[in-house]
Amino acid sequence: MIRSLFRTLAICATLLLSPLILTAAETIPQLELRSAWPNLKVARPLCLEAAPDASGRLFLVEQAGRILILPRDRTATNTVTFLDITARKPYEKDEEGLLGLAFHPRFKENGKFYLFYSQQSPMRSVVSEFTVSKTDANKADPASERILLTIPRPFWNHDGGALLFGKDGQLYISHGDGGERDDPNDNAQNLGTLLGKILRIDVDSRTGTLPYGIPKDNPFANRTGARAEIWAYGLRNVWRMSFDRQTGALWAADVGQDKWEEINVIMKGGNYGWKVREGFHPWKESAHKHSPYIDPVLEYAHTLALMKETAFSEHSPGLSITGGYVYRGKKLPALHGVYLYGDYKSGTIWGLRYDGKKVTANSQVVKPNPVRTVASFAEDAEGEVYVLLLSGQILELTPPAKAAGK
Ligand SMILES: [Ca+2]
Repeated sequence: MIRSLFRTLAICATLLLSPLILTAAETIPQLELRSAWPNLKVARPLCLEAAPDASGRLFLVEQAGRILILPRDRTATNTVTFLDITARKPYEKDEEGLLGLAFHPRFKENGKFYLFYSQQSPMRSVVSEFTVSKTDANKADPASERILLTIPRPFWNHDGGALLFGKDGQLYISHGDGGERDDPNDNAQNLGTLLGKILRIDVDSRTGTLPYGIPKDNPFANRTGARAEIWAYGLRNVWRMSFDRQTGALWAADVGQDKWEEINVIMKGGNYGWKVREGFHPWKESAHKHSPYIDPVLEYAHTLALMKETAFSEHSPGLSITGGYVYRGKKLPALHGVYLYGDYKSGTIWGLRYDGKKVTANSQVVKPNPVRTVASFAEDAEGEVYVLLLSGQILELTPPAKAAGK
């Protein structure tokens, strides 16, 4: 009896103290979403990038092949078309399209930027350099294209398509495993192909006859039989990766096949397991033996029932992960250092804190909503984060209306 009373008191004390023990650094705030440009009409937005030229311009990528400069006036209705490659039909279906945009770190001086887009006949992914028009800073010169990489795609899905410059000035590229199910060509574990990889190239130099340079410190630069462009491998279909602008950590969300969606922090030369592993679990045999495999930072269950919207519940985790950003903005101090991620199908947005070894907090930031098609996240020059819905909305995170009204 007394023991049970003590236990009850101990539990009460723990519950009372827990808000004090849980410091502000460990909590993750609950937020809401609101339209950032309520009067704009855009179609299937996939990226929003700030030009690194102090111009304050934000460039929106539409899957079909347009890049739009968004108006400074948040109530405006008009955009400026920076580039339009829709005539090349990068978007035939589903996961194809104009998928990535990255500005050269010295864009202000050289006007160079990079695109990742899909092409047909033969099916391939293209990474190209373009330059801004010499006469109009708000127009790209479509004739300036310099193709850097052409990656043949065996199937229509798993294109990947993230393009990012690191603080090291190198261009990082994600490409999916080539598609279908169970990586039938065993690409992700095969160091001889660029499929199922994160690549790293130097756009400012040339190696041999290549239209780009191989950074000397790439992990497989000198390995016979391996592609020298590879930075990390064993990835199924990284759908969005980002650098933490404060720490330089490279975060990549890898979309699961049947059971597990996962988040990885990418290390040089790392093998992230696919198709031998999915999340923390064994998956299929591979002809290639390159263990050890690096486990993800976090996984969540892939809920096949969500294929039908009627099966949705507030507790359904999701069906397809969309990687976001570590929040380093100023407007939401409680979110500082939180890695934001979402699910395309459940519309949930979560945040996690990671100390470099383990996840110290992970919770919902925005409640699920199955009509919210979280296609991508974005970050502006100030580090404020946006959520792009495939349905054509650009959203921003705000404190809950009740709290904001206090
Ligand atoms: Ca993995």
